[in-house]
Amino acid sequence: MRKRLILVARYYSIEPLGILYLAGAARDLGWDCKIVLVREFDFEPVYDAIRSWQPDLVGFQIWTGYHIPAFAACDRVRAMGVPVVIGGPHATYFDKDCATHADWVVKGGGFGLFRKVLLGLLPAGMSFDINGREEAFPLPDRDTVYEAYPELGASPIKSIFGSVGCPFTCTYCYAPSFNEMHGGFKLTVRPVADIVAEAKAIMKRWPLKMVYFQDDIFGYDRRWLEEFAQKWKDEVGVPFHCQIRLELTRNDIGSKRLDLFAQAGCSGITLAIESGNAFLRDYVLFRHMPDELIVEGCRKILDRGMTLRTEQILAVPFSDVFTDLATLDLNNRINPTMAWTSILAPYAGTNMGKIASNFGFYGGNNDDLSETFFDRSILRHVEGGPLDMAAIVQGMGAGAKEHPLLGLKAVAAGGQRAEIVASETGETLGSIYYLDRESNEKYCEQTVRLQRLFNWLSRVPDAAVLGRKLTEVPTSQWSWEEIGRLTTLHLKSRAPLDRWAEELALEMGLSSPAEFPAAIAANPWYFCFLPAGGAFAKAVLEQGVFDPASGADRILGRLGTMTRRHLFDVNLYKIVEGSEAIAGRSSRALPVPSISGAEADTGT
Ligand code: B12
Ligand code: SF4
Repeated sequence: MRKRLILVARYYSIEPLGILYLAGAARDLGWDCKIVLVREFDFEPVYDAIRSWQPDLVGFQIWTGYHIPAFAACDRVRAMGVPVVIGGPHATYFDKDCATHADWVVKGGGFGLFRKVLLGLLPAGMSFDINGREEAFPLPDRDTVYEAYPELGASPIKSIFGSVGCPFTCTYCYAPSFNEMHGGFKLTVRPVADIVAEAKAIMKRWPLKMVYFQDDIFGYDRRWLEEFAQKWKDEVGVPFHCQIRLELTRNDIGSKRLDLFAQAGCSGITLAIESGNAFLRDYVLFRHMPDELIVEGCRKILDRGMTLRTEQILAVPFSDVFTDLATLDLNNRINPTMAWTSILAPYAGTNMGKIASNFGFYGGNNDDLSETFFDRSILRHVEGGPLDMAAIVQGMGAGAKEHPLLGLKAVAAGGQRAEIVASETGETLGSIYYLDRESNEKYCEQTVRLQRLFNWLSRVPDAAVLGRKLTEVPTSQWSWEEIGRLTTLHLKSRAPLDRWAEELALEMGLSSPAEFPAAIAANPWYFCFLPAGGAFAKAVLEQGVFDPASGADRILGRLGTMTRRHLFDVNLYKIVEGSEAIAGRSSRALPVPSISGAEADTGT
């Protein structure tokens, strides 16, 4: 009888990539495989499948932030008499944590080791293969996933991998640890022929309007890109979206790379800006790129007719509301297709985890992290954002690329003050001041507001000025109506509001703005900055987003999510047709009047 395997991963709107390829490896070895994707930490479907299907092995893919409930599920599966193998990022970076919950733990690249488990050749315990990242990808088993989860199969967008590896050192990311455990950076590219075959196999059975390449940095290898550009266009011809670093757009060579992207059929690019504050980028995030590179790189992409999604992180160590507003301002100047924003999670084992804990910003062990990108900051923040720390590193004469923050720590000095001490010599170099509890809560709330509104705000003229006013609204007055009132005041002299209201009413099928439902009348301008704004306003109303029982936080949470999805479909991926945003039509915004000193102060 054929052996049976259940692979378990977290449900996400994107197909579980690692699992697709692992299921392909199992299929190639003659195993039958079922895939169970867990929603909202409900592992019952896993236990049900075990009871009804009696597998020989259960494999869990575990990510940090989902590890606690996943471990409990592993324990239960083993108690049901079925052996467990754990792999995925949490096994790669926290293999010891996983060891007591599994028979086998596969650290790092796992195709070869996974095959050995299936063949009964891998001893129990933790295994790591230093050459694991260079293993060829098997052809994935998409059918098993898409048949079990038809909505993933029906999606017009499918994700594929072109390469694995990244040479950069962003503090919040595991790529540097991945490189370190493998003895340095190496890019593993998949043969172009395999990728073309994978796309063709998808097209045979499933809809495919666009491919999303999930590589950390797509097209890093220029020779590979040249071959890919030709073959993809000739043999697949489906538009694709990919992720790159801004450095790859630099100089003539960068321009040529972008030309190759466009020639291959790249319809859009995602890249990270992360912060509009140079100190945070350089010293805290280890992203050594000046504003000019960011603006110029984004311009080159937009000029080639590709859509652009920027990514940013709010509430990082040494940030404050002004650095976050500077990030908004930078996006406002770039005017990307979409400005995707998250709130920092300080992962242990990354340099960011080290900075957060050494400076007393985070004392947890990541058990309190959720698995989303958008939760309220769990850090303790400092007064004055980067100012005190910038003065300290300036005093040290340390360049950003020396990463001085890694050699420093904070020692509590009473009250909100902490001394900054060189870890090696013990020398005191200056002081920082933590926010008191109330001010910290206020800043965390401000970043949540900005995160929820970022995609919209980044389109509003002088966004940082309005952003500042919105972040200053007292909690007790924070409401959708107040956002509308401040937005109206802000736009009054900057935009032809009467015309916009008429156009929005028309798009909503109403005879005049007087017929707007109350929630739309409170802030029609929100919808004027979005493509297909009228249709979107109607969808939001239909979903009950403005239910009177919902508070502002819930309204903005749901509205932010719907806005993000709407922008993905209509603007970034263009898989849904929609009219241009009202604010973008003919006479865009009216000429911007000069801003008063107080208004212009974004405190960067
Ligand atoms: C694509 C991707 C996503 C996609 C996921 C799409 C999907 N449904 O799969 C999206 C955009 C949704 C995403 C979201 C997030 N991501 Co992400 N993501 C990645 C990325 C770029 C590639 C992962 C991948 O599919 N690789 C290709 C496959 C083939 O490799 P793999 O999954 O690692 O699997 C290999 C091994 O791990 C092993 N393996 C994996 N599973 C199993 C299971 C078994 C049983 C065995 C034996 C082996 C095994 O074998 C595979 C072959 O070598 C990685 C970075 C990277 N380059 O790896 C980050 C990464 C995995 N993401 C990360 C993070 C932090 C997140 C978020 C938590 C971010 C956040 N703060 O909210 C969210 C979580 C969302 C969620 N799951 O709820 C971290 C994970 C860190 C950690 N310790 O868990 C990574 C490593 C990024 C980084 N460098 O820091 N992500
Ligand atoms: S560029 Fe992306 S993958 Fe590379 S280190 Fe930075 S965040 Fe990680």
